[in-house]
Amino acid sequence: MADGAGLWVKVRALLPDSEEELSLELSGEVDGCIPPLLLRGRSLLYGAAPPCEAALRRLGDIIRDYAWEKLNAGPWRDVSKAWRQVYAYGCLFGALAEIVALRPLAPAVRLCDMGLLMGASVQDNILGRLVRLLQAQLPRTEQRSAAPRSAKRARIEPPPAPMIRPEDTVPHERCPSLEQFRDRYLIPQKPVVLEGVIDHWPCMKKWSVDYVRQVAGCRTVPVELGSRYTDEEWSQRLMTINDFINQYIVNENSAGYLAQHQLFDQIPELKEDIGIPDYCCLGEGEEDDITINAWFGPAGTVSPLHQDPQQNFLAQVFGRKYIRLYSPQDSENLYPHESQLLHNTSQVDVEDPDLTKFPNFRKAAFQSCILMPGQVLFIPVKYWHYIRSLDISFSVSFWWS
Ligand SMILES: O=C(O)CCC(=O)C(=O)O
Repeated sequence: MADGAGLWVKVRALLPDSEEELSLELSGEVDGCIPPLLLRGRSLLYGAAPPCEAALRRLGDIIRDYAWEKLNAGPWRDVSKAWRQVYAYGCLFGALAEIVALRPLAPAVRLCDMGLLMGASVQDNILGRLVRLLQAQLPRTEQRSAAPRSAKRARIEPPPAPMIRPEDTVPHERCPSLEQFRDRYLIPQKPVVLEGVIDHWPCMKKWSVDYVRQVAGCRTVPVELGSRYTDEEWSQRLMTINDFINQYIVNENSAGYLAQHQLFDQIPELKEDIGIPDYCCLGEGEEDDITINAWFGPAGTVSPLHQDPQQNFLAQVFGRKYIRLYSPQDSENLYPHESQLLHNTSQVDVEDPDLTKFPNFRKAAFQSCILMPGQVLFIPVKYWHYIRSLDISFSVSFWWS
């Protein structure tokens, strides 16, 4: 671990040698007041060493506040990359101010994460490189701030794993060749549980709740709160992985799910432990177009019955999941929500259906499985899937086309 001055030297080495090389280039137009603020931040970094903490912090605050308004002015898809880059610079200046002030590093790590989540990459992913450096400086206790299990709350056992009739079981295949997978499952669009295809991924030996805490406990991520995303009281919150584990996994205070498509970009140490299933090469898209999602949560977490517009490999790393699949041909028996936002989600509670309200649901044929660690479920495009975790569980899904 570096001392304060030593840390600043390491941090400074992440920045280009000369002021001109920190180009501050943005990918589009922003308000005229912004470029002078960015230039002021740059000259602080390349002036006195170490730079004036108060000035850098104030500048970071102003830039972030200004950009935040722009990020929240309308739908996320309409936010320009340039404003996200400005926000990232605001986070960078704020994080650097924390480091110069020799304060505990957690706020600097949080600022880097905010920039990684809400901002866009600047200066060759400086925020990603900075947070990696900071994490390496954190004392182990700070990374692993584990909460004792609360004595007051009785643990509510989630319902047991349902029995699956052999005729309803999703077929299982051990390491089919690319051609076999293509001909038997991809072309006819039939689900299958694949075995033996991820046994060699390092995550299979390394990952556990403690390992996630150790590698990423201090990192801030968005967490879904509420039993299922169709509930009124469902919401999202930013919190550290340590807090998520303490509140929702160790103590199970209420339902929380770390369901995230940015996790592996934000925390490359986790991405290094997984691969991409070889069968994805049968798709037409590039490898970079594959969306990799993390699903980490306690037993009892439910993803309501829904469909997605891409092929999916759902790989189970630890814990078990009960899964039901319905063909897209059965869509009208599944009563999709009428609203545009939820039209890919069924109104039916699969394990406790209201058959008076949704009588045709009983006509819908389904397949099910209990996905075990090391298994990968192929979910064809638009296939309806309902998922309930039977244990504390971590899965990784790959959406590909
Ligand atoms: O595992 C889950 O809870 C949901 C997974 C899912 O819906 C997906 O990968 O598309």
